Amino acid sequence: KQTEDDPSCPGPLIVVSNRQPYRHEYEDGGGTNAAENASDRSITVDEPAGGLTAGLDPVVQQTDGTWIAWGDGDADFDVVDEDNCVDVPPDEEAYTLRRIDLSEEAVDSYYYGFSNRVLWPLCHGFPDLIEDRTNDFEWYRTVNERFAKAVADHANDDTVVWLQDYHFALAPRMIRESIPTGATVAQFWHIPWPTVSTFQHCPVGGRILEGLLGNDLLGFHVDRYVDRFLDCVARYLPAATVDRNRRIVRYGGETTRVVATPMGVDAESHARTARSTDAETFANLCSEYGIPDDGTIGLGVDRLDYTKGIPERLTALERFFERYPDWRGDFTFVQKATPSRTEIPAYQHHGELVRSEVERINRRFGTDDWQPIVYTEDYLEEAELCSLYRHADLMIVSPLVDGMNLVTQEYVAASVDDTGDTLLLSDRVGAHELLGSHAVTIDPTDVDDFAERIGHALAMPAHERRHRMDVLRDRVFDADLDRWMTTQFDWIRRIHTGSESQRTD
Ligand code: GDG
Repeated sequence: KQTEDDPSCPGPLIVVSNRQPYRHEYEDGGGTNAAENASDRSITVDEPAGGLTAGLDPVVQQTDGTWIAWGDGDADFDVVDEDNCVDVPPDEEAYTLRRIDLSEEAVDSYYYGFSNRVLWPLCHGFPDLIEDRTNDFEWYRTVNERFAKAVADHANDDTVVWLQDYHFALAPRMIRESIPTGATVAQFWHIPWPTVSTFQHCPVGGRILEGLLGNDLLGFHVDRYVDRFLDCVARYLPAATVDRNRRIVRYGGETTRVVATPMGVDAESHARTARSTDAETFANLCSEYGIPDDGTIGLGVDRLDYTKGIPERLTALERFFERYPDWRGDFTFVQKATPSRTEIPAYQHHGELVRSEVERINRRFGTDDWQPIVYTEDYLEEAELCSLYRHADLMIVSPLVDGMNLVTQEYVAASVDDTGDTLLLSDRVGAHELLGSHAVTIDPTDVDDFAERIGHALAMPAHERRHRMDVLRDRVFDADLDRWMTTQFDWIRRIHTGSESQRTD
């Protein structure tokens, strides 16, 4: 085992996530019949998409570890062995990717069902959107069991298991009970944790808490979520001992340390990509989407999700154009919305609402040569996204609630020109704790005030905008993805080596 100062993982790492880090795709061999095609076809591998996956990839490589994820159809490929394992990255054989093959029914219930129609609305404080679909929890439990079993197949006494997110609330206790005691189980919960009064709407709240308390370490983005989690444990698991000062819970023979470690982005990489984009990339985007290349540009980048506050943002923009008619024709707002979970009716309705609001506002204020809102659901390449970030004068991040919101940090990192770009930031996102003091804070539901703040931000003197952006950049570069992982592994190492006492007072 490694020493206290070593920033890397203290043992072979097993990462568990819903999405896999690499996808394999067949390219047709070009033969004239199926048999020829099958023998000629080549396999291409998608690189990690960025963010967490790209950050964790080298760590798993260093420890010659294992990554366990839903195969999303790829488990059929003949690159995998009989255990559904494949070595990745393709040319280096650095670690094992173990794919869990799930039936359509399992995905419908575990992923689109319990994860995204119960836990997601619950944790984001939308109890009215929690759906009651029989079998969903049963499938969630079964899938958690399958992942836990796969972990047990690969774990030894020195293993560190690191689970990602809300798809695996039950797995930690199952894993804890089936792997050697020397191994360490940790989890990072990427979305908010709800208040005690919201959590009562969870039909299986006690089971969720018991599952999570199988972890040795449980991480959230910010203190608020940690405190709420401890409140829920104290309220709904009376048999648990909660040490609030040290943030340690003892329950069912396990001790769990609960920590706030805010996630960051690879700021260097976003800045580099933004710098490397040329004027042509931006000019192409402008002509493709009808963005004026000489006016002031506002930007929103979100998954098309009801938590992101896009309708409220559109209403605030409408009020802004009402009250500040001089900006009509000069200020254009670009909304990049990524369709997501479109199988779920609440997401379909939300998408329809957003699209119809955009059309309405554009009909109201648009002219022959200017539209107030440029809207696209196209996927943008990393370079295109960074080019948009770089050229946007004003970024609006206005979720009703959001665990962290990485787009905020990406925008700041990619604002490389020192032109004094401005960030409008909702006070209900994790990123507000880090950046709120130098952003323009908004309450996303107070649309009148929100509209005023857009006007205020656009009128802010250049020196003030520059100063604010300088501070924001320092913070984003300081609290980047590397820092997040180092802090996580620091905690994991302290627990793994036994140097951190897990005793409750
Ligand atoms: C969850 C939590 C927490 C989006 N469109 C394109 C594209 N993106 C990328 C962004 C960014 C990511 O998607 C979105 O990340 P967020 O953090 O903003 O939001 P969620 O997807 O809801 O993430 C959130 C996060 O987990 C991490 O813990 O911060 O609170 O909800 O990276 O850049 N990327 C590209 N093209 C697009 O069109 N290339």
